[in-house]
Amino acid sequence: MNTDQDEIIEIARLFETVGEACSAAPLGNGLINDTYKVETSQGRSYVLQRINDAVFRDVDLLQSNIVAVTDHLRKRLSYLKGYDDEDLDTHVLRFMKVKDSQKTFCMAGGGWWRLSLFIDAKSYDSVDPHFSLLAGKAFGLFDALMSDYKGRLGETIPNFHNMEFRLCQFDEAVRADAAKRLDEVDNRAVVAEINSFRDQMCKAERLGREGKLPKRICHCDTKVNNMMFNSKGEVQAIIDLDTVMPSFIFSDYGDFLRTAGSTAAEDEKDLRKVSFRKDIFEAFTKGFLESVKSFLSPVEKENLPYGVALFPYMQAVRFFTDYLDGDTYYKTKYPEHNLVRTRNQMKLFHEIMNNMDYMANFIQNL
Ligand code: GN1
Ligand code: MG
Repeated sequence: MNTDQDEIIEIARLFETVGEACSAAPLGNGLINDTYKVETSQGRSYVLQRINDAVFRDVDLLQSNIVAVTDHLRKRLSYLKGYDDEDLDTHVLRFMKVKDSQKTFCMAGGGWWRLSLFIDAKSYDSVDPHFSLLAGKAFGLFDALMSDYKGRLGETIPNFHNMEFRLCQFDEAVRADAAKRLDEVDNRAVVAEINSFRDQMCKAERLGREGKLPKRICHCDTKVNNMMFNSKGEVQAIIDLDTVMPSFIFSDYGDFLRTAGSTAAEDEKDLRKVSFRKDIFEAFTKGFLESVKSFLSPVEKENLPYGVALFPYMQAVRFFTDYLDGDTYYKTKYPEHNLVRTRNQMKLFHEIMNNMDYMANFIQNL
């Protein structure tokens, strides 16, 4: 047992668990938080996470949002499906309290930590059309279940999916050129390419200001690997609730297709391998629309193809901004990692832009 593992176990022991934490191992491949699976002496499994507080600056708000969201989902699911508490624990994340406290997070070893019950199901980095249909239904159901939430949720990352704001950050990064990367190879061409689409891609903010596009409670991180499937191939749970907040519906529709709808991972270097999967688009759209039809407005529906293009574009802007800043936000494995991701996402963006009419027709004819 190395010291790291000892420390993780010590931290897990600060929370209420069934049995005492006795082993720990890294889990998943998120770009923001550090995640571990912890086992206890009574054979129970938990997920321990160190919250990245450079990204989530208000940990109190983050955890109170999550508790409010999971409480609401539990109530709605127990009403709709008749689940009891034990069933609910397999479908909705449950965060454990810190011993002798009402809080679900604590400071230890210089960081903020939280512990949740481990959900025994699998996540995937790519899925087939059948899973995409189920994922569409499930992410749409998430939005539908949250649509009658009466409380107020804060923005755990202010302006998270605000394209205008992301472009301001990009402009500032270009101006500062903090890591002195702007004059390398063809980085100025990347800047020009991003700039040429900025007005087109800020449509959601304009429609919002004109009162034509509402904000909904969205998950805002509907990456394909944030959905868990059980051994029967059914959707078991939606995880990673850190960014649940008011946003435009495109957040939940577009980010899934950005990941599952690409033929390659977001950091594939060979751009010839990056294209748009129409089979995934069709299946996911079918499932999603089925679940959100009770509340989706005509303007939202009409702009879904824009939502598909928006997310690779926004992600390219965010990756490139971080690259220029010197890789301070996303975890990277090598110096050009964020640049590779940028080019990859711009390639996907162009592939999607070539399919705007096809997507609009498909949605209209559903
Ligand atoms: C981050 O680390 P992960 O998978 O939760 C990011 C998302 C990006 C994604 C890109 C809080 O998600 O917005 O789409 O990386 N999360 C945050 O892969 O910034
Ligand atoms: Mg995440």
